[in-house]
Amino acid sequence: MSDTNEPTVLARRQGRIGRITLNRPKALNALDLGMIRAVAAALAGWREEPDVHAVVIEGAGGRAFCAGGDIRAIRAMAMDDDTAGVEQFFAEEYALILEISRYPKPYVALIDGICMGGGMGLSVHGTYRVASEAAMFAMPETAIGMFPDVGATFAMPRLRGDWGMYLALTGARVGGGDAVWLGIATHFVTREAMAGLADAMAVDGLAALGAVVASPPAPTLARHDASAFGLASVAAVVAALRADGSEFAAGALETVLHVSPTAVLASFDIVRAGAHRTLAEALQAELVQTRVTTRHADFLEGVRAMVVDKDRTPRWAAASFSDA
Ligand code: QUE
Repeated sequence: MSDTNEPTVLARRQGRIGRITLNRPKALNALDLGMIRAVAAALAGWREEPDVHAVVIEGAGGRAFCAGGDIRAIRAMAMDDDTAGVEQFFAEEYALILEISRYPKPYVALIDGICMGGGMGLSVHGTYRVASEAAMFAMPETAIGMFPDVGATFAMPRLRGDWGMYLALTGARVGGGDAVWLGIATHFVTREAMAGLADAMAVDGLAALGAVVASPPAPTLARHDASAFGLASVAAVVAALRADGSEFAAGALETVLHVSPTAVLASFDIVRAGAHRTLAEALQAELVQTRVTTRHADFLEGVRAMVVDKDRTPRWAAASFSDA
């Protein structure tokens, strides 16, 4: 995917911070195994470095923080029955996420564009997630026959109300204002202020963040009701959305019925279970689930339809929840 010899991760000490730039802008900074290893190596190098007071991670190119994992490569490995290769990718990605969550210094993600899938994994478990008006967050995996992984099964049940399950099943995209309201982001900063924030943190540390924090836009989700997503089964969620009558519920229902039924059922169970797991336990359960999911026809078909051929018309193995 990389057309140049530029490194796909830039990691350098700058003043008081260690600064990581995901640098694969043509692929919206989607994470391949080399990038995962490069981020892990940078964090390991700064762990005991007394002059590094915080780590800042951002995406290059102005469009994305990180659009996800290298799902094309995972599909190719799955099609070749390279189960060891698939396992290695997820195992190293999840190990990095656990390391981020346990990092002994402030870890600050600057999110000024698309942040989906693996991008959520590299941000939501850190100390601070700073979002701008250009930020767009989503866990869209049910659309590709996958489930929200990268520790989302731990994070989603801990968001406001029943919104985590709504995001997990529908893959809905949310902006910076909603992200702060939900608990995905910790701070809102204008795009203009975001542009100079890493440089300012290199000089002033975390105080530079406090200096530019703004009040987030009013949440658009607050006027809607996500309580259907707190019910105890997918069947109950679907019935409640049908009975609701609001435009919001109708839209959510349409999406839930369009994405992979098998993935919705698996996502529902693993996100619910995540409420009672530690992050380490959740990641371990996710790793086990990837073995099942990446062997299922819906994963190959979903990635084909959404990422490879981009026809956006997947033909799922099970046409409905009763067949899944
Ligand atoms: C659902 C997803 C992903 C997706 C599209 C979906 C996903 C993912 C990517 C992606 C984006 C840009 C790339 C790339 C992959 O797209 O998880 O290689 O360059 O990583 O509808 O879950």
